Amino acid sequence: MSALHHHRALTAIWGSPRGWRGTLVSVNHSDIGKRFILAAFAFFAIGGVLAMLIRAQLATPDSAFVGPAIYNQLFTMHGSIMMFLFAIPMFEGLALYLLPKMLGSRDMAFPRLSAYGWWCYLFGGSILIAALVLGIAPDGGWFMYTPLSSKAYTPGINADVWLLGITFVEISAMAASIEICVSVLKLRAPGMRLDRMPLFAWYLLITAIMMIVAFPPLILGSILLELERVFGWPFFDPAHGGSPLLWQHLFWLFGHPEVYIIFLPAAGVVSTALPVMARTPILGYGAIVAALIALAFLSFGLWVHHMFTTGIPHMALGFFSAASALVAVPTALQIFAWIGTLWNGRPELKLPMLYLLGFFLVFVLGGLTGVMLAMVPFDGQAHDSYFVVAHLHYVLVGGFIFPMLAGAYYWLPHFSGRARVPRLGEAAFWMILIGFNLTFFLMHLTGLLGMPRRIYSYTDDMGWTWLNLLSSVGSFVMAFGFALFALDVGLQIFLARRSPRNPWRAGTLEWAMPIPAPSYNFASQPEVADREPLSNDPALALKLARGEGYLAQARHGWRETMAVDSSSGAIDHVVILPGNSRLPIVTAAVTGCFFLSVLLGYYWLAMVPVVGVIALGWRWAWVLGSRADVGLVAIGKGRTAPIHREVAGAPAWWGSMFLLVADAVLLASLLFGYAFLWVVAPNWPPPQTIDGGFGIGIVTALAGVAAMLLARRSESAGRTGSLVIAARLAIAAVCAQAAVIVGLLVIGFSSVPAPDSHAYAAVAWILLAYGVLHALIALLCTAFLRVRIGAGYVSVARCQEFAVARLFSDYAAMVVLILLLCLFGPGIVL
Ligand SMILES: [Cu+2]
Repeated sequence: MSALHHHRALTAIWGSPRGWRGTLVSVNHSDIGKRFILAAFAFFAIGGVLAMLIRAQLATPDSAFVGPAIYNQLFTMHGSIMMFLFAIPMFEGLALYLLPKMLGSRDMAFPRLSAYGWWCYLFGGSILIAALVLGIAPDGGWFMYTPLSSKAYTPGINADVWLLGITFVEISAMAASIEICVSVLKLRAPGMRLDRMPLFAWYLLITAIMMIVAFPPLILGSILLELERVFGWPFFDPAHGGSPLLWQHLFWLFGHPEVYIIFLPAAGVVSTALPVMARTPILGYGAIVAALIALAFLSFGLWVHHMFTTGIPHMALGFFSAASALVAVPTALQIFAWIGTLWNGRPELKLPMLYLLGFFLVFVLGGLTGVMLAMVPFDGQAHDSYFVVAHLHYVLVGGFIFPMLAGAYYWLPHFSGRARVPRLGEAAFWMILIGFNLTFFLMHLTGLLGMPRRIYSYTDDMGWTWLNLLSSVGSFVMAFGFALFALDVGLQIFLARRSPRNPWRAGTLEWAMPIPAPSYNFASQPEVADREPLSNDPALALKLARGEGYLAQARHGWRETMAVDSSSGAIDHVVILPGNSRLPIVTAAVTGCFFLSVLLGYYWLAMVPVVGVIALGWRWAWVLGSRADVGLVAIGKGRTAPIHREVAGAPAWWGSMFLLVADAVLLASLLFGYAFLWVVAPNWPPPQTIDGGFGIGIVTALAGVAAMLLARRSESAGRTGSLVIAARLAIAAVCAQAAVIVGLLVIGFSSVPAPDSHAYAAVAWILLAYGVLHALIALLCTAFLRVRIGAGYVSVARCQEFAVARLFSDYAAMVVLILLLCLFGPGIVL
């Protein structure tokens, strides 16, 4: 077959239909990735306009440009948009677009999940922007501190918009993080050992793992606060055994790692583009990976430095202060690796390099003020002043926006297939750099002169007038710079001449394909023997296009890509990915209906979309699979491999594992909250704890363990081909899970005090609800398995669905035991 024929055959399999229908059903990672990036830039522009309004208000003393009510919405939405609708989605978009290309793969592990995440992000972001237009946007600051954000002080819908809208958007972050982990670990080109991965993949992997651990506390906090606002469950109300500080802990357990979650992908861009610009391999690959892992660990031990002024014990202050300063070590290691790389090479001062130098300057300054703020006595003075505003913008703009702009220019030829228009980009760079430093460097001084953050006006006699005016002038210079950047990018995409392939002479695999990239990325997949396959074999792209790699055939309409052993990179199996589908957009729309009904106060109506999501989830899993065994398939180069349905450890299993890790972090955060309230909150011990129900508790625990054992027995029966027995055991497991649900509900309604009476009762009810939910999920998994056995989707070879169902039953059993221990334990001990 000629290369053109082959291209047409692969495009027929991997491409999306033209027009609107194609837009709605596409699950291709390049499409979804580009949309994420485009939408993130649009939200960045909106957030930027809000910043302009803020600076216009603060430019002069006693300004009456906007009133305090609008001003509160402006800064809250500016922060929330930049964090949740720009930075994280921008990273998701970059990861979705680039990761498979850099790993030598054809798509991400769960294409429909990428699409679902995209629609959740778009719909959730739209809810927030709609609220802004309607004047009911969140106004309690981007970290939504209680009690300001509780019903008593924010009676309107504003805080609910934040809690529900952001949680909706976070679905996309969770989806992306799970998908990135599995894709990096499994869907690489054959031969790509872990230590041969491009550094960028390491950065994304570590970031995704951090997201799996960092986002659940925020999601939990949002759920608890929404429950308090709507039903009066007093988690954060000290009069009823709650504590406002619990919110701060949950928020910063997320919020501090969030800073690194934003910084690491950007640092990944630096580590990718910098060596190419310097024409030398990166210095200290292994040391950088070690620094990343150290940074990830450290970042979870620092959250309290945002709370130094809340009355923390002195011991803890010392610990968190030292840990915060310690972060400078792995960060500095990376910076030295970059400087060493520049030293080794012959840097070319092209536009991406300019932005990288801007990054060095701005980010290092931000890091230095960070070490200053890590010192408790200094923080006591500077806390909540403009000094902190200056610090965080130096870190975030320096650590994210400058590298991302470098990345934008670096990969733009890849997106557009076109070369750059000269000059305009340089002018934009200087305007952004000068405007930024004028705006934010002066804020250090404004802060040291005592200006608190978030005030909407000040009087002339405070001595802040000139500094504020200059900051505002600088911000407008910076805004013009960004407008020029947008113009430049537009010109390049629509008007510039065609770019040669691999214009930077880079060594990583994303350049081993035609640009703009075809929907299937690689006409055949490469065999990788080192870190920069393209440097050592400049003809690689041509060879792959001629079909000299793996999976060169287009057969049965399958979207095929190779899966490897996660560490050695040896060929493991062939994954057949699902194709275009309406399911992601429909499921996201139904999910959106849930959030909207809760937001508008139709709590019972919200049950309808919940049932809808369950039904769609069932359908989602149902359409995969096959009723016949396929056996080994040819993969090219005379080799064969099994397909993913017929192996253990397929991507679905890995995805379930990572999902359960996130879920376990959510549970751990809840248990942390329980322990925290018990130890720290006023009004404990509770006036009334669980009353009786011990016997039912024992029966429920036994039912949970029985359900787990039955699911396991069902699996072993299935693996030996006794499908009739496996089906019966699955039914028995379903019944046992149903008994667990009934048992938990009986305990709740007969023995636990009303949830609005005390934080203890509220926590007990949340634990019960968590248990019921997980018993229900395990029940649905086993029921699904039973129906699949009946429909012929399971055989001795095709039995990985058993393994997934078993994971969820195991987890459900663990949950039941933990929650019953938490409910009855204190009664036994005290
Ligand atoms: Cu922090």
